[in-house]
Amino acid sequence: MYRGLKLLFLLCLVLQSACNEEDSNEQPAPALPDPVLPEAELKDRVLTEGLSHPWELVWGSDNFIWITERAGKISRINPETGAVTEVATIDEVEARGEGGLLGMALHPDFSSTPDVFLVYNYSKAGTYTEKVVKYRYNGTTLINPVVLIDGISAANIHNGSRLLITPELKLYITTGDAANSGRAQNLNSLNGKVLRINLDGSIPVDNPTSGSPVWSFGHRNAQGLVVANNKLYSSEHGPSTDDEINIIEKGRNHGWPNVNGFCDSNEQNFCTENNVVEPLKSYTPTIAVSGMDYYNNGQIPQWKNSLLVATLKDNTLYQYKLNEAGDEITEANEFYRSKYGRLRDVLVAPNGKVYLCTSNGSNDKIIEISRSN
Ligand SMILES: [Ca+2]
Ligand SMILES: [Ca+2]
Repeated sequence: MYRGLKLLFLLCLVLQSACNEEDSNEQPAPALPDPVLPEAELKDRVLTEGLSHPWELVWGSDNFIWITERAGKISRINPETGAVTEVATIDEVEARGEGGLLGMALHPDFSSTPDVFLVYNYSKAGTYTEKVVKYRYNGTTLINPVVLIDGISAANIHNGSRLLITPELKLYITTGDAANSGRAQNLNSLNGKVLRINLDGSIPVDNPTSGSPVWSFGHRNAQGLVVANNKLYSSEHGPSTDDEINIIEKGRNHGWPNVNGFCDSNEQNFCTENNVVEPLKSYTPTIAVSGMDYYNNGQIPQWKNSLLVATLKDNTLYQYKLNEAGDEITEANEFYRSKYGRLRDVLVAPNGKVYLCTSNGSNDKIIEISRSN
């Protein structure tokens, strides 16, 4: 008898609705939809001026904008007032042509590990060279430089180089071909690549080739890099044709110098034989695609799931709306054409505001974009 009751009780637990008529018609409450903000009207303002070739904009956990300038200076910018506080000037940086102090990344857990990663060009025993160096921020300036990777060829043109640290604590580095296009297909050269290393400079065990920092190859001069949708997106300068927006694929050949942009009929053999990755988008004539970031903030709803790309030659900010999978550009819109001149980088702040930096060479600016309604 007791056993029978117990069984019935258990059955009721499993089939609760069958034992309680009042509940049997009750449906779970429908989830409330996210509030939909109206399309944002945008406003832009000059936040800071008087800079010289700012190259990198990153958001710091101190809620300041950290920037590099090509001649070797690192600064923190107050995002409300635009005031500039110098952090350090790296004396050995040698700015030549397009070269100098380029990309920067901050440790993702900066409050407990205040490491600043820089990539720059310098003279190594008389040879123009690129390296990646990790510094410690002591609250005032940068100390304790540790070289993570060195001996990347540099030149007056095509030095890359954007840095990105992904959530799994890998450092990605775009390198240019440094005016020697053959390097991009040579797996023994560090140039014309996306490199991937651990934050202490060691080579991750899951890189495509054991002991090599090369993650992908066949690149000309990539200056934009961002991770989103579990994908690594890059922007790359083409020659007179075919600027590219790419999804970087592990161990794959992205074509340069044998393939520009998509695999056209005269390039098809090389593409087939080398399993070349085609870009998401290419631009002919070129517009000089540079810094890139990913927008997914409700502040500007019409920009959700978009890549934002700063362009130098085109003097324009591009917004590339992605499909849900993130593997297709479904819409392209342009902003601020010729208003501020050449644009080197774009930064999305956690609060949904967007910052641009110009690269005009004198009185360069940081521009803030936000919603006005
Ligand atoms: Ca390519
Ligand atoms: Ca082509």
